[in-house]
Amino acid sequence: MPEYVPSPVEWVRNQVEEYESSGGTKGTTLRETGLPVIIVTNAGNKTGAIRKTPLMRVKDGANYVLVGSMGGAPKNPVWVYNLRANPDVEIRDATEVQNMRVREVSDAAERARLWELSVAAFPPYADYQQKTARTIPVFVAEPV
Ligand code: F42
Repeated sequence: MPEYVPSPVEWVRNQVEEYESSGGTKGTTLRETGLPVIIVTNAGNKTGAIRKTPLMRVKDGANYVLVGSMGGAPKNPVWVYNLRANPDVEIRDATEVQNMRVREVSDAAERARLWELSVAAFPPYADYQQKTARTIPVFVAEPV
């Protein structure tokens, strides 16, 4: 069994810990925004270690939209490369846990629709895109 390696970032690591240890009943929102968060569990593409990443909850029917914004930082978050290499993930949304498969969205019309949905769920995504020269990667997670 691969080992779980927690995030090196303290507040992120703590959110995962509180969310998971409570079975999805505590620590399920982003700080003062009160907006809902999901936990994506996947394998690292180099180490194979288990990684857990909290992301904003953007729902599109039965699917989730995963936005690699990282606060508008110049570089993509590392989890983007992990998901490109291995699209099988588990998603925890509060108390519900599902196996899902992700695909990166490249179609312009589909991306535009999902981006609008993402900004509606979490308005700061629009500012994050303004802050960075990279096109923020967008993934769709679909039930398997
Ligand atoms: N980040 C977002 O991008 N979008 C969001 O909507 C979002 C919401 C959110 C809500 C709550 C919260 O607590 C955090 C939130 N974050 C959001 C931050 C998010 O959880 C991540 O912390 C952030 O996106 C950065 O992701 P990262 O994968 O770059 O994390 C870094 C800090 C990290 O874990 N680095 C590891 C390390 O050890 O340095 C690398 C881990 C790794 O995956 N290694 C790979 C492996 O094989 O194991 C190798 C990967 C490679 O290619 O080198």
